[in-house]
Amino acid sequence: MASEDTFRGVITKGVGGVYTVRFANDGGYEYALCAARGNIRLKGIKPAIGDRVTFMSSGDPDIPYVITDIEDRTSFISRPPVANLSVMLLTFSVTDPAPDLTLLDKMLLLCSINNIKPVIIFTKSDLNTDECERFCSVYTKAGYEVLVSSPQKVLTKNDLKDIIGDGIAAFAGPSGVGKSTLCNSLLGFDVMQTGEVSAKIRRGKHTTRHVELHEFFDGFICDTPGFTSLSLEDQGVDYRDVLYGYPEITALATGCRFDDCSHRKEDGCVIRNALADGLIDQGRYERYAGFYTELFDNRNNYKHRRKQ
Ligand SMILES: Nc1nc2c(ncn2[C@@H]2O[C@H](COP(=O)(O)OP(=O)(O)OP(=O)(O)O)[C@@H](O)[C@H]2O)c(=O)[nH]1
Ligand SMILES: [Mg+2]
Ligand SMILES: [Zn+2]
Repeated sequence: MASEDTFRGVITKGVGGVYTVRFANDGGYEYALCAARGNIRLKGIKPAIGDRVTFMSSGDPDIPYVITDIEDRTSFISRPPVANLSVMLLTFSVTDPAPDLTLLDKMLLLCSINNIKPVIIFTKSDLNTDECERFCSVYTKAGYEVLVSSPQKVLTKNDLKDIIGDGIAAFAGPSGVGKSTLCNSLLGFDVMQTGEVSAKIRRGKHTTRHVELHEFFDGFICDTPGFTSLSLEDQGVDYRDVLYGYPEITALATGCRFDDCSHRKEDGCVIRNALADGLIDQGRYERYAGFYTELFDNRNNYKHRRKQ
């Protein structure tokens, strides 16, 4: 190939400043090792997994290509650190560890703000089927897509084929919930090792530490390290956007007689009435009100709003 030729591809892996980029060639796919050109970093963007990039020959035999441009991202959130995510597989176990629904609701809100499709996967349903049904019911009623997985009925590739399509999907959730177990079983090989959960810290023995995209039908899936905390304020969420994480409240809120109602204390608010009538889940409502109050109290610090 002539040295001026440029190519386009997707970053699937990045280790120590060396990026693996998948590109189409001769009706199939190939992988190229790339460095990043200094001016990309000067623009303030560090290449990330999932980035669609332009690259060309570098003349360096060790790292034969160099990334010269990064396409605008459709989404980027730091947890997990994957660009252009189209689907987030929000994985929570029904027990061991018990699901942190505050974290789940925060992730659902961030997905909505960043136009990422959320799919909730409740794992370890074998350990408590009643609890599993209860969680599924809350989130199905709220309007979300919910899947269930257990060793007896593990999710199959076909369960996720249409959901992911030609997009990029990432498993995300706390440590020890079974993300690597699921990802490995979908791919048919061990991408990351899985381990017994230590009783003390509830973490896989071989906790996932790095992220890599793996081909999955026409798209990609990736495993990611577990995390426990997430700050909506640090993610730049505005209090007026909290409703984006609560479609079931939004649907009823159009009937509220106050245009700027926060649905927390106002008398005659339809949401408060719906709550009293049991039409909205109490826990979901409390988390909505909690996030709203916290972000409202810190409202001078917010950075951006959802793109309309
Ligand atoms: N009973 C039961 N155990 C499961 C299930 N899924 C995973 N496990 C077990 O849970 C433990 C943790 O699984 P991992 O796949 O390592 O969890 P992880 O989410 O990747 O954890 P991190 O990499 O630390 O974020 C392992 O011992 C798995 O065998 C399930 O559906 N039922
Ligand atoms: Mg893991
Ligand atoms: Zn209201």
